[in-house]
Parts: sequence; structure tokens; C-alpha cells
Amino acid sequence: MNREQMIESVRAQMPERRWLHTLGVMETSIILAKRFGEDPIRAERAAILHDVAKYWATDRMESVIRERGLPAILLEYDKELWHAPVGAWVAEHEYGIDDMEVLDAIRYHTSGRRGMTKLDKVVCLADYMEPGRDFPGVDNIRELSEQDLDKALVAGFDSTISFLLQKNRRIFPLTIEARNALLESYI
Ligand code: DGI
Ligand code: FE
Ligand code: FE
Ligand code: FE
Repeated sequence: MNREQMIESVRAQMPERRWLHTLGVMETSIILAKRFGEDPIRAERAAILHDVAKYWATDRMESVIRERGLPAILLEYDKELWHAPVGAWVAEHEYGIDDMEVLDAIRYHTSGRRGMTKLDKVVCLADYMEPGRDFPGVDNIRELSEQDLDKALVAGFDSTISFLLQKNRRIFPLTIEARNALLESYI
């Protein structure tokens, strides 16, 4: 499947506003990749597919998690997290992506993880700060991203964690590990 076919197929699976978000993540991933020395083509490829499963029904995501051997711990946490690992599965099995780093950038774009690759960071940060995003702190994240990929990403995780605390929701362990690991890297 070429780039245009992939774009049209992903676009057909989501409402227009989510497609506009995806376009924003594509554009921002390319900018961040160039800024921080990652391959913009691979960053864009992960961005195109990152939310491919976002509008799947819960039971469809659950079947993939159960039947395709994805981490069962996901089922104990927020359903909002599921589209990322399920999206990586779809990218591999329905879009034929065989670049493991691209698949991981999709898989970890919501939670992050310990030892994030540069590609993981670029896509996760682009998801936070693409031009269509508007939440408290987003301008600070954009400013930090001019200089420092890790600091900007920590600010992104901080905003998610504050949001989850406010809503009295649980925090997925990978998000805490991702933030801790980023902080360790600049002590
Ligand atoms: O898919 P998007 O809306 O573009 O963004 P995303 O993939 O970063 O998903 C964000 C949602 O995931 C947001 O509503 C917060 C929710 N979420 C729930 N629990 C956690 C979580 N996000 C993180 N990072 N960690 C959690 O524990
Ligand atoms: Fe997402
Ligand atoms: Fe995100
Ligand atoms: Fe997204």
C-alpha cells in the first residue's frame, strides 16, 4: 500500500475532526523529526496510523487484545489507552508495516514507556502539540519543544497526569515509567 492509499484508508475510518488531528500530527511529527535528527518519513508513517483504531468499538479492541496476545493488563485500565497497541497491531497486520520502530511509536503514543526511542518521543509529543490541540499548558509544551524534546514530553505527561488526578482516574504504569525515565536522563 503506498502513502496515498494508506492516507485515504485511514481517513475513511474516522470523523473529519479526527482526520484533521491526524494531519496535524503528521505535519508536527515531520517538523520535530527534522529538528531532533529523526527520519521524517518514518515519523510521518507512524503519525498517519497512530489513531487508526481510535473509533473502533470497545469490544472489537478487546477481541484483538485477548485473541492476538496483547498485554492483558490493558484491560484493567482506561479504554482510552487501548487504541494505541491495537493501532500498532492493525498497522502491522492490515497495513503491512514491518518497521518495528514505527510500530512501537504507534504502540506507545498514548502511554509512553521507559526508554522511549526518538521516534516514540517525536510521535507522542506531536500528538500533544499539533496545531489543533488546545488544553491548559499546551503553549508551554510547544515552547519547550523548540529546544528540548525530553522536557517538552515531560510537560506533556505532566498535563495528562494532572488531568487524570483531577478526574480521580488511575494512571497507567507505563506513563509513570516513561516520565521517570525522561527525568532520570537529565539529572
Ligand atoms: O488519541 P488522542 O486523543 O489523540 O490522544 P492519546 O492517544 O494521547 O489519548 C489520550 C487519552 O488517553 C486521554 O483522554 C487521556 C487517556 N488516558 C487514560 N489513562 C491514561 C491516559 N493517557 C496516559 N498517557 N496515561 C494514562 O494512564
Ligand atoms: Fe491516540
Ligand atoms: Fe498523547
Ligand atoms: Fe492522536
